[in-house]
Amino acid sequence: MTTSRTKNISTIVLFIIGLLTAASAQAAVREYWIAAEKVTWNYAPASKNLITEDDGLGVWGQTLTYTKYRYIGYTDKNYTTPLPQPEWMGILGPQLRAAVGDTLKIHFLNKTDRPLSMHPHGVRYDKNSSGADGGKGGDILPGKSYTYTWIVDEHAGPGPSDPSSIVWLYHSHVMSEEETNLGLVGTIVVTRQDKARSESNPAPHDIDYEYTALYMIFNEENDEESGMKHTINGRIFGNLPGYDARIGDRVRWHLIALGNETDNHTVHWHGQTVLHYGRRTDVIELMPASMTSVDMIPRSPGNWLFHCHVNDHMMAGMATRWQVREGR
Ligand SMILES: [Cu+2]
Repeated sequence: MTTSRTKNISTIVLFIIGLLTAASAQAAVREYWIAAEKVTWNYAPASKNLITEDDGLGVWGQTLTYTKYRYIGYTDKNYTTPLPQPEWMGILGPQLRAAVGDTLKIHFLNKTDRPLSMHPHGVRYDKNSSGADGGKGGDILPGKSYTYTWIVDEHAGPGPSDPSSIVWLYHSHVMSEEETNLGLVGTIVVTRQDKARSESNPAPHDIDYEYTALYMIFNEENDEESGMKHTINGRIFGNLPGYDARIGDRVRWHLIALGNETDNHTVHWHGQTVLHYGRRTDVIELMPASMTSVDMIPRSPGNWLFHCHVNDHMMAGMATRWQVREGR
């Protein structure tokens, strides 16, 4: 009798511990330290057209280096050790990751000479954490810092038809159109709660690699064509290395765009197809501030083109290559 009662009690205790563990796994607070910094940016570090070398860089190669502003991630509050960032991310700010149920604490330090902010899409925030439009975090002066709290609730996560992770933009929003053109752009990737790899790694466990591509024309010279840099992640004419996969891998592409009425892009992969909400295609349409995620299982090895299919944009170098190697 006593034994069975003890057993029952310990079952109940274990059940409660289980519940508490599950609850804590569902509510991670993820902290990031991000500084806005003035940098020198080169749109084509190789100083040549790496897609078709003989064609050169055209008028877009007259000047390749400009002052840009970027979001740079750091490991902690000292802002001394930058977060490692793969080459293919180019000009993008650090990728923020969360699973549904988490909270993002974003410590922002403005190391530049103009007021800036961080305004997120998709996540839940109050006015002071919106990074825009008069809230406390909407206008961080040079040298000042601010902490944004962004709640990754159910409405920030993948919907019923979405893949297991989806992408949101964040960008500066004091003078939004100027600041995105300066380079102050990054992404947040949110994973469905039951698809996160672990509490410390919220990347989706049903995917091998996630890549992000920002299709955007940066306007460097007051609309002069030579200053219209038609970029993928801030690089032109194949100067964005690092997209790399193997046959049979499960690859997810997070695609985003920003800019103007000329930023209507048609993202095209050679050699492979993607699934986009049940539709099979190899071209995805993007408009300014579009955010969409597509899945691919590479089937054909090679060093393939990845480019915008709009004729003018192709001519201006909105292309890179990506490598598909033989299977694992
Ligand atoms: Cu385009």
